[in-house]
Amino acid sequence: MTQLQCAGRVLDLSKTQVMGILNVTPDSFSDGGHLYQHSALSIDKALQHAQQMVNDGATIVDIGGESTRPGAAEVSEQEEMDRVLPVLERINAEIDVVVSIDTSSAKLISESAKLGAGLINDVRALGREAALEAAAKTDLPICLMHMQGSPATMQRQPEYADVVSEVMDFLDQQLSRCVAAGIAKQRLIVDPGFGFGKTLQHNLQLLNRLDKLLDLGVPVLSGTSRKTMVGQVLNREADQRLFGSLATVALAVERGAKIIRVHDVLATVDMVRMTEAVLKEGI
Ligand code: 7PM
Repeated sequence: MTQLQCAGRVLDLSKTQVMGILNVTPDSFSDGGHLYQHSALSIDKALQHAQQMVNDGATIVDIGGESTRPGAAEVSEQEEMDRVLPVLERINAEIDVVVSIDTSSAKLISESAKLGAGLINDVRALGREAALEAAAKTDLPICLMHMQGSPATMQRQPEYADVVSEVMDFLDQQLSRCVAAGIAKQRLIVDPGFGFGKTLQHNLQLLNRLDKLLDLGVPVLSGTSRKTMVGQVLNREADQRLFGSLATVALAVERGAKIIRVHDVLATVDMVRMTEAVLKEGI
């Protein structure tokens, strides 16, 4: 039975856990200004959103301060810290939940750990300068995600000979690199990175064969919520992709994913519970 130790809180991965997405990028809930400053109001709004997701059954809240949208500009490390850290502090003080920090920045990894973050979620798999060392110095679980290329260019022309084995090989190498740096394998989680340098067919194949990733010997996280792959199949805009997203959740759970990263927590928690009941033939 796998348990993740997340800074004093425990995640029981014998059951699927739902991670709620909390964006603190300006395009997500501010005026889109350049030098982002939180107002007391924007922190309150983030806190309320986190509380709602926890009430709906999320056991992890993932705070992201850098837009990794395809083609997005990079934000400065300081700006990302200014967006994320005040929200982390408030949530940790007021809500009993594991706070995950979606970052690739060594500085933010270290500062978040000091302020009580419970998990580090890095779409660059600790590939940035000093991120590996910073993560190793914390005792937090780390999610390593696969991406081909960088957010600015990744959707230009994704190519693989065999997407499943290439994603597997990459994640396996990153696991070894982390273990060599002193991060216990029991702290590591992997994620195929749906939509990060992948065509629709790559994404569908990765989901259908997600169970292959279990061979890596660590828990698998799946993030398909409202993504383009759902939009492409159903011809729906981002705000109309819930039902399609839920289908991907049922399949990810059936294939053995243990953490599901989503925007729509309430609907997803029902979907996960029902899927698990069928798989276990009981409740
Ligand atoms: C705009 C486009 C904003 C895309 C945000 C996104 C994942 C992640 C993201 C994922 C893990 C989104 C993405 N996706 N972290 N961060 N796995 N571990 O759709 O799939 O949320 S950002």
